[in-house]
Amino acid sequence: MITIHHLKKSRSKRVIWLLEELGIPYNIINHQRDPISNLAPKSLALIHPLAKAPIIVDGKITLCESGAIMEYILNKTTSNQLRPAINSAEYYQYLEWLHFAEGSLALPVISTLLMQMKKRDGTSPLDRYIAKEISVDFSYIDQTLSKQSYFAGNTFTAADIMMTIMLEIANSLKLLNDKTNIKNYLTNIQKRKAYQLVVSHG
Ligand SMILES: N[C@@H](CCC(=O)N[C@@H](CS)C(=O)NCC(=O)O)C(=O)O
Repeated sequence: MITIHHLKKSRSKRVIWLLEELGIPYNIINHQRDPISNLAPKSLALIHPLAKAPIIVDGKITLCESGAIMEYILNKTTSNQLRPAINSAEYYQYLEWLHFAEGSLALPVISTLLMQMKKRDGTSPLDRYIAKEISVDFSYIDQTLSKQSYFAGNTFTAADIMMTIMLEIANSLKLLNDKTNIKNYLTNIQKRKAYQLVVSHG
């Protein structure tokens, strides 16, 4: 059975909602935000290194990132419930909005929310959030790339194409200075013929 690691007032409500719509049984484990920083507690870091809600555990699979979790759950169903048939016009609308929510809309909305929150301990919530995200996210990425050549194992996939530009920007901002595995990954991936062609387009 799927276990959802849930934080109140968080994106984990997406997962509970989806499972309810589909009538799939689940367990919930509640975690409490840190009362000062409002960030996730250490108990979530014990489940997944990204330490954010939602996280699901289903047998050997532990997954963080709500969009990926939605797709994982839908892949368990046999019908096209809550996901248009692949290749229909609606499917591409579905795909665009599914990624848009976190890929584009979350950054301005959450940044505005954090900018409106009061400073605590002299640090702005936005600064605290960014520092924590940079530390946790790049440690997780570096750790992943210490164990495998690419994001989805030892085969190059579209996930690598999605990740590379953000890693290149991070590198130019000197956020990767102690992240040897990410830097080696970039050097390696930039040797690809198709990548070289892209660079020639500017
Ligand atoms: N893009 C991620 C964002 C996850 C995320 O930031 N979750 C928030 C709750 S809505 C969280 O755990 N915040 C606490 C923290 O970052 O420490 C997703 O869609 O799952």
